[in-house]
Amino acid sequence: MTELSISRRLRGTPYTARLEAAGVKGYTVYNHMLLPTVIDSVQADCAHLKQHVQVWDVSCERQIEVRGPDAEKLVQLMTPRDLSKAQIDQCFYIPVIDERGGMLNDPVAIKLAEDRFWISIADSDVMLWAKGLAYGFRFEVEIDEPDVNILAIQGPKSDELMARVFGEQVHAIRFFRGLWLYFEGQSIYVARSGYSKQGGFEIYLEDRALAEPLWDALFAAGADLNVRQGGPNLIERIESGLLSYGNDMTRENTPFECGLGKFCDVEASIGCVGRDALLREAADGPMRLIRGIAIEGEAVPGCRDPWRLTADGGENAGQVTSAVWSPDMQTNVAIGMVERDFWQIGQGLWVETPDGQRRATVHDLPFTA
Ligand code: THG
Repeated sequence: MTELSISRRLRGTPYTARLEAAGVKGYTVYNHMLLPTVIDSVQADCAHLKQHVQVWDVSCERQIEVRGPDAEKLVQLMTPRDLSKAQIDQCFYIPVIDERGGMLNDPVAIKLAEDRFWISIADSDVMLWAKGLAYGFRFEVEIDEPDVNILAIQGPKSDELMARVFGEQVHAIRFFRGLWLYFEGQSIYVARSGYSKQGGFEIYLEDRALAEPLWDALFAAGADLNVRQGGPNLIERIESGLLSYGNDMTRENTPFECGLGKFCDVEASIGCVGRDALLREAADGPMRLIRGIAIEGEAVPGCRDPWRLTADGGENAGQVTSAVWSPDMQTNVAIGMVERDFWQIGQGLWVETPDGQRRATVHDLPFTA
């Protein structure tokens, strides 16, 4: 395959040298930064993730820091999720939408102090939107992208590995909560979160000088746990129903279409950009919905341009945007947007893959409920 040209714009991370020494096989580009996606093979990485523990370089989950007297006002303007009861060190999965209700990003927001937030972004330039809003509204805030480089620890042995490096307090961290823990004398924010459903933590490392020491400490402590490097895994994330911004949803989709209605408090979110559009949509319900799709036959090729979904009568039924063979489910699993008339679980459809038409069935997300 053709190679990507490396330059300053395609940012490396403080862990890149370690990854390459260990033999990473594939990257994608996310927030203008390298994100490892294949270590051994997507299938082998998935099987290992479900059994053991992995260390993921997810530095590309960049933090947009918003601080100042109007910080909370600005973050609340950006999302229909009600943040008024947010506690300090709590994480929130928030849809960020534009004035039409279109998805701009689906980050994790962390309230670090009454006047300080991190927005842990998916792949779009949220900082520019935030700066534009702050300028337009004359908010008293500062916005930048601090050099935070997250390591995610994922898999069933995550608690064990984290306790060995950070102490027994890690067990007390609840899902989407965080604690400040010490490593080499420095306080680091650690949350129980991450882009898999195998359990785990995210370590928000601020001091780049500690990147390799932290990496090395995790691998030394986890040798008998069969710790390996990993990364967001296509099979695991589709089975688990974790959405990928830019792939499964874009600015063309509303949070309701993305199944993120449970993270929208439209009534409470007065002043949120796009609120009127969401109120209109809440009345009639969405026109399409994100769904799991099981695709029959042998392993499908990778999905780049969306694959058309059609019904038996040839009607447009939507599109598939992520697809892969699942060894555990012994079928192809996929995520797609399905039009209203066809989104019932169990609905039979046709999908146009690059290899030809296949039979497909609408499935609930996650696949593994
Ligand atoms: N962690 C952090 N930042 C991130 C991601 C992450 N930024 C980019 C990307 N991932 C953002 N997208 C998601 C998507 C799903 C979840 C988190 C970030 C997620 N969802 C759970 C779910 O859907 O079941 C839980 C949501 C909830 O209950 O609040 O975890 O992974 N730091």
